[in-house]
Amino acid sequence: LKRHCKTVTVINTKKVAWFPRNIKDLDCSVAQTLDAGDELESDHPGFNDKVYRARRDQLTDIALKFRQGQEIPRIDYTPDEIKTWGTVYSRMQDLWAKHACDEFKAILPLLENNCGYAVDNIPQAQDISDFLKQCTGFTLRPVTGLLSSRDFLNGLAFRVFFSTQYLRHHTMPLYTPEPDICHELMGHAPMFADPDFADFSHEIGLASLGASDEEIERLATCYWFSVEFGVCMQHGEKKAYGAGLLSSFGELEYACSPTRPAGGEMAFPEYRPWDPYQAAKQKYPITTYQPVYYVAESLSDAKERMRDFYEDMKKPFHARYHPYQQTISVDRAV
Ligand code: HBI
Ligand code: FE
Repeated sequence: LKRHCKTVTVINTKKVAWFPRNIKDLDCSVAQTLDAGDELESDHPGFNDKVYRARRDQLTDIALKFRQGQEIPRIDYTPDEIKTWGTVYSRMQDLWAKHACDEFKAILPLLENNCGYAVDNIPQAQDISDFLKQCTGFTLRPVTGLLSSRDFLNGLAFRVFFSTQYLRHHTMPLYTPEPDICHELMGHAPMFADPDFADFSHEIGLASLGASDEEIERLATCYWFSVEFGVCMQHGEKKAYGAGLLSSFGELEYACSPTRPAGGEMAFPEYRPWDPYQAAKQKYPITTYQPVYYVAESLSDAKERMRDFYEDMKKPFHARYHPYQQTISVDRAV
């Protein structure tokens, strides 16, 4: 499946970037990844491990064959994979209790009871997808690896979250250079069960449809400082709602409750009130802890401020999602 289905879209005589109109068009959105899912970088911990690479190929194949509407194939995870998951899960449990937002902590037990979240079990994507669908209409779809910001954000407009299915390398259970199943299922999936967070994500997705490259860049940066590294105030303390924090053994504590470095070995993060106009312009590192976090008053505050931001975007149309048909319509003159 190549990009042949992607051409420009013309709206009100203006050319805009191609975007999916029907949920089935997401089959085109996932056809191209930035890092080919099957080709690891030479500094990846699994680069020289033949068994690991063969397993990655197997999981890539499952994601490549997947078509929208099908059941997500169940994966028989190996004892090594389950051990890696368990190492991360058990280390995160104490940290979640201290630093995760209330919404995350309320949802986790439901995922344990309904979807098989446990130290000794890797939950199946289809079970989580079914659960999320009942909560907020979000579903998961397997992907082979990193998508472009545009393709990735476009999926959110259909309440679809693209989710990888492979695990990080077992020799470094607390490190991954790319999104893996621990990041997706521990960090992202629980938050999509929350209605405010689901609306927030959905609206970033709608805003991304047909947006210019510059606007996509700004939206992706807002996504980074919220969905990935967002912090909010609860009970007078900083709590994490971003998946990059909720799935990171070291950064969760650093972001929510840092101790001033005695020897100056680790910088102290800077906190700014959540303001998408500011966040959209902020540079950020992707391989180290974040030097800056944006702190929202609440998830619904995060959503409201993001809404003001979209309304200011220069797009020649507004996109609407129709959940019964799973289609997008655009309104005429804007
Ligand atoms: N692709 N598969 C995948 N998973 C992500 O989490 C992801 C992505 N592409 C871009 C992205 N995340 C974000 O960093 C933003 O650029 C939207
Ligand atoms: Fe992520």
